Amino acid sequence: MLDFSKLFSIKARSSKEGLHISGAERIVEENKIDETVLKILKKVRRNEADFISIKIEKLKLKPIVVEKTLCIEDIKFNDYKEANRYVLNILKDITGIDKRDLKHLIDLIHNGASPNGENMRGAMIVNQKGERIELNKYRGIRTRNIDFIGRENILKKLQKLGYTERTLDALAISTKNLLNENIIAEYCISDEDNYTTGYLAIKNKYLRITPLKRMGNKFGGRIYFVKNETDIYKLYDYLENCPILIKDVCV
Ligand code: PML
Repeated sequence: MLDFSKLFSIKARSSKEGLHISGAERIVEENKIDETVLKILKKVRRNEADFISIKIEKLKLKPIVVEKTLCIEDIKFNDYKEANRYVLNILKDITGIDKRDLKHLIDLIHNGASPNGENMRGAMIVNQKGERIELNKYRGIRTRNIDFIGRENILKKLQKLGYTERTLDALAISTKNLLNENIIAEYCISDEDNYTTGYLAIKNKYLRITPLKRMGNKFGGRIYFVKNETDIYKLYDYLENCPILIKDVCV
C-alpha cells in the first residue's frame, strides 16, 4: 500500500548547448528516492549532455488514482502519409476544424513548430477554431506529475506485448490529458529520428499508429486539441500540477 502523505516527485532533464535532449519524471515513496534518481539519471544522461537537472520535491497535493490508461489500439499503415490522412479524418470529425487547417498544424509538428524552427519543448494547444492558444510558442505546455503505481511490472507487461518504454510514458501523459474535460484529442510523434510510431489519443482510446512520421525526421511534438471555452490558466494548472497515479494499462 502506498502512503500518499509521503510521496515525492522526481523530475530530471538534460540538454546540450541549450537544446533539450531528454526528460523523465517519477512519483515515488520517500524510501525509493535514491534508487529512482540513479535510474532516471541513467536515462537522461546521454548524447553528450552538458546540462542535467534533477529536482526532488514532496507532493503538495494528494494524487488522483486512476484504474487504467486509455485502451491501446495498434494500427499499421504502409506509409506515414496514409496514416496522417486517417488521423486527419478522425480529427476533423471530433474537433470540427477543417482539414486544411489541421494539416497545416500537423505539418508544423513534422517540421519544427517552435518560432525558431526547432522542436517546441512542450505541446502546442489548439482550440476548435484552429487557433494556437499555448502561452509560449517556444515552450508549449508539458504534462507533469504523472506516474504508474508499480511502474516496473507494467513496463514488463507492455514489453511482452511488443510495446516500449516510450509507449508507457506516452500512455501516462495521454491518459492524464484525456481525463481533462476540455481536451478532445492529442496528436503525437516522437522527436527521436528513428522512432516512427506515434499516436492519436481520443476519449478512452490510444490509437497507436505506425508509421506516423518519416524515418530519419528529427522533428516531433504534441498537439492538444481543446474546446473553445477552455480556460487556459486552469488547463495549465491541471496539466502541470495535478498529480495522477495510474494502476494499470488497458491492452
Ligand atoms: C508508442 O510507442 O506507443 C508511441 C510513443 C510516442 C512517444 C513520443 C515521445 O517520444 O515522447
